[in-house]
Amino acid sequence: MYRYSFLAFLFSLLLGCVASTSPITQVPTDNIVKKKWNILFISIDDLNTWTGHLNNHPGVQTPNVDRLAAKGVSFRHAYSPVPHCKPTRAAIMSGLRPWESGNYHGQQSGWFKAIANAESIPQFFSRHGYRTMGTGKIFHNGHDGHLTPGYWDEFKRVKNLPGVKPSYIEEPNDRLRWGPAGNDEDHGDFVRVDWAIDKLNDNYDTPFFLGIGLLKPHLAWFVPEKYFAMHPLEKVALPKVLENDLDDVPPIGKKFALNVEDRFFEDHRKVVEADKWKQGVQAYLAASSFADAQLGRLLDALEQSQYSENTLIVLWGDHGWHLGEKSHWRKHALWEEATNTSYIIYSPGLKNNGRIIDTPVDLMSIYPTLAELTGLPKPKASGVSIVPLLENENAEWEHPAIMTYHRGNHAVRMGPYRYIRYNDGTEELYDHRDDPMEWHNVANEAQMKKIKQELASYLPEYEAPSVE
Ligand SMILES: [Ca+2]
Ligand SMILES: [Ca+2]
Repeated sequence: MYRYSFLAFLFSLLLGCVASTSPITQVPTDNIVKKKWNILFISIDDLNTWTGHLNNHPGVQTPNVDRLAAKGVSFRHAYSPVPHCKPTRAAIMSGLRPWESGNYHGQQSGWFKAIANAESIPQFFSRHGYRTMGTGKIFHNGHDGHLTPGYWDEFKRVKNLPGVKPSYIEEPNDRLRWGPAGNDEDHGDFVRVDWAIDKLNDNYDTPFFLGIGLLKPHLAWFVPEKYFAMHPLEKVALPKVLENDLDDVPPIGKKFALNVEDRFFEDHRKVVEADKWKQGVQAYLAASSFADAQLGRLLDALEQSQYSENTLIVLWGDHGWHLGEKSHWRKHALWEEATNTSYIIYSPGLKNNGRIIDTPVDLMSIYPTLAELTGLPKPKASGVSIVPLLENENAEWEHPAIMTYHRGNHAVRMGPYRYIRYNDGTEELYDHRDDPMEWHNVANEAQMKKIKQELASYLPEYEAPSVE
């Protein structure tokens, strides 16, 4: 790398074209090859960072996510732009931040209209000569956008649980449901992967963009018994929690945690009262292992196909998941557990694979990164390409990860910090160097003022009205 840059420097001297006004900010490297790779685009609904290789929770079994991480580059601190399915997917796929589109939470029926004028990821690759094929939850379940001309050349719709009933159902709170159900092949994700495997066994005269959106581990956690058996109850560990953790959280944060005025009201109290906390964790682990097994079938098929050497793979979860931390379940909050998600990139043009990168990034980076790795022009998208980090994980990085939930509430993750500012001006600040679970809000400590100001400077001045 250094030799290359030194030679490049000498060469530029010989040509007499050293521009004194533009210092070299990026060292060119030969670590990466950019060309029109095929793209396997895998989204896993509600997968947090409880994966084997990240080692965030004991007993997790995700051998195929780990195998992809060993082949590619995994981001330990990757964040969703919004901690809810629809708005986070709207942002990731359109390149528009919530404050640009007005998509701030999951109850906005006009969400798709709000991004319809942006060129989405599949439209971009279609315009650049790719064949676009998709199945499952990529934008959002069954949305017409899937079939709008210019998005997908082919889109396969599959029912989620075709004709199989769980052998029992546990439901400590509204839609917080789980139980063993059927065999792998009875499940929508299995059928979706089958379809994708067929696509990998076909011939194409252009590069392809193949999108697969797996629906597990989203609720309901109905997956075959064998995945529950992989996580015997006596071995299931509960997440680490601090009693009265919410005491130093401002009212809006507490409201998010307790789902006040919502049918999910006080999930955690109800789970604990029903004595189902361990069972709930077991079911989430089971649903994650099920999704992982389907991912494994897909990776096997790619490896055995004619496209094994020239296909880029990106895997992303759409947000994180609380399982009792801060007395909270599900997403719908601005803390680490609700926003931190899986993000792995493998590119055939990238060397030094198997790395885990610690720098915080957000998933708005997917769009510009895919464009750069395939040698295409920069898309009109708000995110920043993380190719410099893929090339060199120690690269200087001045781009924070930003998360938004309901208009006016944001979190910034940069360096060791998470800064949260709610729409009434109340704040939280956590330092992950000594507080990885975000137990101790230090926003009110005088010496933190400058850090808060710096982190707040990344927040938007204008926020689009919320679409309804
Ligand atoms: Ca989701
Ligand atoms: Ca606390």
